Amino acid sequence: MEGASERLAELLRARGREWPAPIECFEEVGSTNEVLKLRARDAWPEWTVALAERQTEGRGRHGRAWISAPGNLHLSVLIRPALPAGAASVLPLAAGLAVCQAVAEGGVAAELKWPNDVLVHGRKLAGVLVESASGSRGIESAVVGVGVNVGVVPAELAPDEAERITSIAAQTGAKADILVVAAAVLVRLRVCYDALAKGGPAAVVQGWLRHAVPWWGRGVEVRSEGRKLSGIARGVDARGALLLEDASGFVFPVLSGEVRAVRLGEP
Ligand code: BT5
Repeated sequence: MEGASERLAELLRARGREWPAPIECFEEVGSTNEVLKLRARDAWPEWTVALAERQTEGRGRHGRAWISAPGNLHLSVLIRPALPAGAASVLPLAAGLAVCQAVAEGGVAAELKWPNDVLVHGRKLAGVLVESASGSRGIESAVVGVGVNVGVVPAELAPDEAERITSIAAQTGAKADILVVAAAVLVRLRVCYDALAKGGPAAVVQGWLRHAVPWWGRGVEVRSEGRKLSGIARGVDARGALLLEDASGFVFPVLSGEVRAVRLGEP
């Protein structure tokens, strides 16, 4: 990735963003999130960026793997959240929204699936992993990791997974430039983050809802912390929690989990 850092900085400059922190581009790392967690401990500045062509240990949430093929974007950003109380839990939504807006620039109409998936026609295009480190004063740093299938649908997927995944190139039929996508994601992420810092979570949640998979009022099943919950999806609250209505009409927040649409009453 020779010259990639300079080119990305130049693309950001052309969009009116003089990037305020180092941008590191690697050919191969374990995980760009891991690189930035080390940088956070070494007091690197906010908005430090790590990007890699390949990850050998790319990861998703709850110990799941993120398959990281050359040709795709693997990007992490370090932030030190100066956010109002409660706003940090909306960071994954803000990052998903930024990715959705960024790929729209290249003509891809994506939808957001709670909490962190970016889908096109139900197929996963991108995922977000936010990892925070807390100290006595709350969250001290957060690493926002973004994986976007830009050029390829990774080959080493299980057969049933391959049809649930897509890439920008598969959607547009044209070659996409990883660094152009990276610049768009970074610019959009800063805008979403500023909105979060200044206006609190409401603006980000509203923006997120505008692009969300439209299953409000429909039956969903959520697997959350070993439990299976089902009910009617009613929306997302100001903390980014999914609001679920149970059979008695009681609406309660679910903070994390995996959701799928179901017909209520299904076994
Ligand atoms: C995510 O987790 O979707 C978060 C992915 C974040 C990846 C970025 S890459 C840069 C940074 N460095 C890292 O190490 N990670 C971040 P989750 O919701 O848990 O989804 C994981 C699931 O997505 C897997 O179990 C697979 O089913 C599926 N998956 C794996 N690789 C994929 C890919 N390349 N494209 C689409 N789906 C994938």
